[in-house]
Amino acid sequence: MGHSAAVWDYRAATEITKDWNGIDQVLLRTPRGSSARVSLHGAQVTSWRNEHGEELLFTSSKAIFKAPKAIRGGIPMCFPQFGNCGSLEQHGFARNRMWAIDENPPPLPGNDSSGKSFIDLVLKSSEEDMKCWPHSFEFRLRVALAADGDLTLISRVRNINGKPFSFSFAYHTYLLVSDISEIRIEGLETLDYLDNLFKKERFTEQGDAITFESEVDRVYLSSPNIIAVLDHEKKRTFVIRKEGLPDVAVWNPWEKKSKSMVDFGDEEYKQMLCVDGAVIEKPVSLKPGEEWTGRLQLSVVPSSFCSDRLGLDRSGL
Ligand code: TA6
Repeated sequence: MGHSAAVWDYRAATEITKDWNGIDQVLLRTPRGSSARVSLHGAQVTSWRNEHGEELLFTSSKAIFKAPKAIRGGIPMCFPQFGNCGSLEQHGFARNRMWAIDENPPPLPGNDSSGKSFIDLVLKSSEEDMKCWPHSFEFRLRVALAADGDLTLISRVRNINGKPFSFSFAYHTYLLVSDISEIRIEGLETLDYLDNLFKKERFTEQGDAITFESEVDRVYLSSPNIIAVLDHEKKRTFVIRKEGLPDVAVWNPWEKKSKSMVDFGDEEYKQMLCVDGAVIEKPVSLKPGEEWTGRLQLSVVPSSFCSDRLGLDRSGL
């Protein structure tokens, strides 16, 4: 029986179950049938489906859940670093920790979650983590699913009156695509990027869109707040809207790197693309009591929405 939005009980639409490893996960649903699933392990979004039940995020068929490592796919939270430097694990520890449901989060200014199914999760600095990252923080994440199926992630990191600290961050978003050779990204033209395949050397994007013929592992800098990922074969476009996330990490491992990853199928590079709203080049610095907010909204629209109609700033400035 269909539900009209007027009578839809959004709280009831938020269901807590256990995954195959006995770890709590939260299922968000909408009246029209969209859904999203968030694991309390790493506050990782592990599924986002449209109203037809089609999965929109990639998860490797070889994903291994071996705590504390994150499973490969969905949207891992990369904090307090993106990349592999210093004593921290790759992409930081937040995605490898158990989070808690935040029953009474501080109000989220400027965010309207009415009419959405949502959950609030929280990770606080632990004694263990203080050994490798000696900063007192609270990281709150709201995952919200709107009636039209849009997925919104709002991260807030607060310095809980410790010493000032800096961090980098990324929503490590594994998009599910039909075939990587059919994909183009619009909105990153003319930008500078750091190329991880060339020791993070800085280049300028020359193309009028990003297409894929080999491994790509780049961080585009000072990007517009709307990016489009067009899937020609599926005739649909992922629209990524962001605030507080100046950079965009783009990654496809291609064939050789795919074969080197034990938790990734040899051919799976064809069906995925990471396009991560991030803060990488200029880490966020927080004084005691200060808070940073990073918002990401993911939508899927028919590709008939040409990029101009999405309001993409083609100048890339
Ligand atoms: O996307 C940037 C990157 O650092 C790539 O170099 C690759 O390592 C990717 O992240 C995968 O990271 P993960 O920790 O999810 O295996």
